[in-house]
Amino acid sequence: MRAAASRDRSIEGDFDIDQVVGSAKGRILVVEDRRSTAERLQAMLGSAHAVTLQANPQEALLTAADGAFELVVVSLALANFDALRLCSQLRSLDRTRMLPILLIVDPEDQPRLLRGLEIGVNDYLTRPIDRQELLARVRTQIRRKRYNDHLRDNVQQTIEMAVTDGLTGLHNRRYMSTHLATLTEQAKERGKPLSVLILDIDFFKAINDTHGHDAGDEVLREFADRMRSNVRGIDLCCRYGGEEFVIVMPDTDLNLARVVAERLRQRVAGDPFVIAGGVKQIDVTISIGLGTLDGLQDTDEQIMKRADLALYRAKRNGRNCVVS
Ligand code: GH3
Ligand code: MG
Ligand code: MG
Ligand code: MG
Repeated sequence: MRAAASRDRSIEGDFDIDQVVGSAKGRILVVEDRRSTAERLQAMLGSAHAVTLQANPQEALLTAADGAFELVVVSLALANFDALRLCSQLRSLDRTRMLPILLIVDPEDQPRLLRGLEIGVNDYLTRPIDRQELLARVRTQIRRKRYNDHLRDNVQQTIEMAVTDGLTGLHNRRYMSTHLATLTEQAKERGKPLSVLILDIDFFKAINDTHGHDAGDEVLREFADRMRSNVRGIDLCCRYGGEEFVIVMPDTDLNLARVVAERLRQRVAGDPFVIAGGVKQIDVTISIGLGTLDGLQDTDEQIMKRADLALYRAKRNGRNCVVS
């Protein structure tokens, strides 16, 4: 016995599903338009779960889409509505697609049960309902949903981390490169302009050397904030590497890009960066190179190359300036 138990643990490793799914009451929506039946279901589930009753299936759909439910229990024998229609609506709405459905069926309703299973109902229970069986099936569905949600959140988080710069929260270089390629193609197809800014902090090495690496990090974060708050929602801000940043601006020609770049340059040079909880003030300037989409033969790489050359000239011109 002991050997088996320890083997189980080693298979599971440190992973504890009970910790993931927790012990909170399940949030259950029961759809049943016969009042006494609904109340009996509620009584069976009630002490272990938080149950909401809904007699009107159309209302149920809205309630399910709004609420943070973890399971919908649907009576297949609704008196005034096709319960299977409700199930397929639940399956087709984005907000309820991942919501498990438990069908309650009468023994003679086998053909409709099969259709329900085809639609994507997760489990079912045949009348007369055994309370223990109901609780067991409900518990399994809720645990599975919580576990799936947990996995989905983890995947989502991993994806976000893969496209985000950890220090500034801006998009990273990989994300920017992928999207610049797409945005360039879209701009060409639609005959719209597109501009790119490459921004580089001037003498950043000296900021690190004078104030320390942590202060340098704070400057990078503060700069990212100023960048974000000076562009539109559709503009793509990213940290390209070290103290170099890129803004991709769809629907933006060179003249407008110059205005944005110049405004940002002034917002950096005009106000010292206050860091270390207000203890230090650091004067920061940036140089900006601009590139813009130039005809149907142009590519994202060529736009970036021109912006990079312009940045190089901005540095040679004495820094703290915009060059296109
Ligand atoms: P220039 O005006 O020509 O751009 O000079 P610069 O000093 O800004 O450029 P250089 O490329 O010589 O130095 C960039 C410095 O940025 C060197 C590197 O240590 C520092 N750096 C890169 N990434 C980070 C970071 O994440 N945090 C901090 N604090 N420093 C960084
Ligand atoms: Mg440099
Ligand atoms: Mg620099
Ligand atoms: Mg640099």
